Amino acid sequence: ITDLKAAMAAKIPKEQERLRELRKECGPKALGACTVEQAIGGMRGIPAMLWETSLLDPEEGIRFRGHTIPELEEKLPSAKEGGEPIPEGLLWLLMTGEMPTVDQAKAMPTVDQAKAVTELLRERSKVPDHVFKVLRDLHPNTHPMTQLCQAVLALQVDSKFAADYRAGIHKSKYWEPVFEDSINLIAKLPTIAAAIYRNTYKGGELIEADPKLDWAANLSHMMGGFGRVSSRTLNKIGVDGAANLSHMMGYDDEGCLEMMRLYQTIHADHEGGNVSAHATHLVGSALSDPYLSFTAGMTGLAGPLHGLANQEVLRWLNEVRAEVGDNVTKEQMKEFVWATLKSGKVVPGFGHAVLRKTDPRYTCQAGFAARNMPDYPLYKLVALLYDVVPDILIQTGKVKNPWPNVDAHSGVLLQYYGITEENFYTVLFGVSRALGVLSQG
Ligand code: CMX
Repeated sequence: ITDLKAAMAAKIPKEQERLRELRKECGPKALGACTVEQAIGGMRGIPAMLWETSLLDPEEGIRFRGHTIPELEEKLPSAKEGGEPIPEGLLWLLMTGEMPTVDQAKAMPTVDQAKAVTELLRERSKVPDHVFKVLRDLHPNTHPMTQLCQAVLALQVDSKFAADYRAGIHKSKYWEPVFEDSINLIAKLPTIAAAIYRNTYKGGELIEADPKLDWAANLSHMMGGFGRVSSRTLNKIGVDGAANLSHMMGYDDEGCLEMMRLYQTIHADHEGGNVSAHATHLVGSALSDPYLSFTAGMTGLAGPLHGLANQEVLRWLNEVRAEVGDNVTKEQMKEFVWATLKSGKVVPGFGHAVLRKTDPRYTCQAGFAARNMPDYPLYKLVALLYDVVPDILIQTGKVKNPWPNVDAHSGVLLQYYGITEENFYTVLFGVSRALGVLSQG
C-alpha cells in the first residue's frame, strides 16, 4: 500500500479504540506531582500531554516513533544512494508509525511509499494567487516568520475541516478533513517559503518548481536554484572549475539539496512540550482547523528562545567576527561569551528545557559539516564554541543544560551554501515543523 490516506484509514479505528481502552483502564491514575516551580516555569517537566509521534529523552535526545536521529539517517529512504534522508519518508513514519518501504533499486516504484508521498505532495503543491498577493502587499519590513503566518492564514479559506464541520461531520470522521488540510498545507509550504525568500531578498521574481525534484530539494530550488549541471558540463568544467560550481547552480548545488533534505528531516518534531508543538496542539483542541492551529505554532516558533534562536546564533557569530575577525582564539571567545552573559543576554544555541546532553540534531549537523565543509571558517568557529561555552555556562551555576541545541549549528550549513539571510532561517525550521505537529494532529 502506497496511499498514505489509505494506510491511515486502516489504522485510525484501532487507534481510536486504543485511546478508549487507555482511558477506561488508566483514566484515574496519577502521572506525577506538580511543584510550584514547575507551574511558574510553564509546565516544565510535567508529563501532561499525549504525544505519539516523538519522545524526548533528556539524556539521549529525540526519538521519532522510536527511532533516534542516527537510526533515521540510516533507515529512511534517500534521494540518492547513501545520501541524506528525505522528509517524505519521515512523514510516512510519523503519520503511520511505520518505516516506509523503499525502492532504492528503482525497480518497483509502485511499492515505494516515500516516493508516493513525494507525488502526493507534488499534486497538491499549487498555491492560489491570492496568497502571493497577500505576501506582496505586506509592509516590506515584515519579518519572514510573520509573512509565513499571514500566508498560512490566507490559505485557511480552503480548509476542508472548517467546511466539513460547518456541514455537520460526525466526530469519528474528523481525522479525514484534518488529514486533507494537513497534506495540502505541507505540500504548499515550500512554495510559500520560497516566495517569502524571493520577495524579501531577491527582488520578487519567483522560480517554478522542478517536477523531477523531491519536496525539500524543490524548496531549495525555488529559493534560488539555477538548474542542475549535466555530467557532460561537469566533465568540461573539470576540477579547477569546481569552486565556481555552487555559484553557477545557486541552491540547486547537490550539496545544498542534500543539506535541505537533512535539515527538513531533523527539525520536524521534538515531542509536544516545546512552544510550537504545544501551541499547535492547544489551538487544535478547540477544533480550530490545521491552518489556524499551525499558525499558532509558528507565532511561537518565531520567539528568540525557541526557533528564532537559529537567527540569533548567526547574528551573534557575526558580532564575534566583526569584533575579532575570523581567527578567534579560545581566550577571545571566552571573553565574548562572558560579555554576552554580563550584558544580561542568553548565549543563543545553548541550553534546553528538557535535554541534558548535546542535542543529537546538533551532532548530526556537525557530522554533515565535517563531511561537506571541513575547512569552512564558520564551522570551525562553531566547533570552538563547543569547546568554550559549556564550561562557562556551568560556572554561572544556574544553567541546567550547558550543551548546544539544534539551533547552534543549522545557520552554518545554510551560510555555506550561500543562504546568508539569517532572518529567514526560522521559516525553514517552520516548514519542517509542519511535518511533526500536523502528523500529531
Ligand atoms: N545562556 C544564558 N543563560 C541561560 C542559557 C543560555 N544559553 N540557558 C539557560 N540560561 C539561564 C536561564 O535564562 C535561567 O536564568 P534565570 O534563572 O536568570 O531566569 C537559568 O539559566 C535556568 O534556565 P534553565 O532551566 O537551564 O533553562 P530553561 O528551561 O529556563 O530555558 C532555554 C531553556 C532553551 C529557553 C534556554 O536554555 C535559553 O534561553 N537558551 C538560549 C536560546 C536558545 O538557544 N533557544 C533554542 C532552544 C531550542 C529550540 O527550541 O529551538
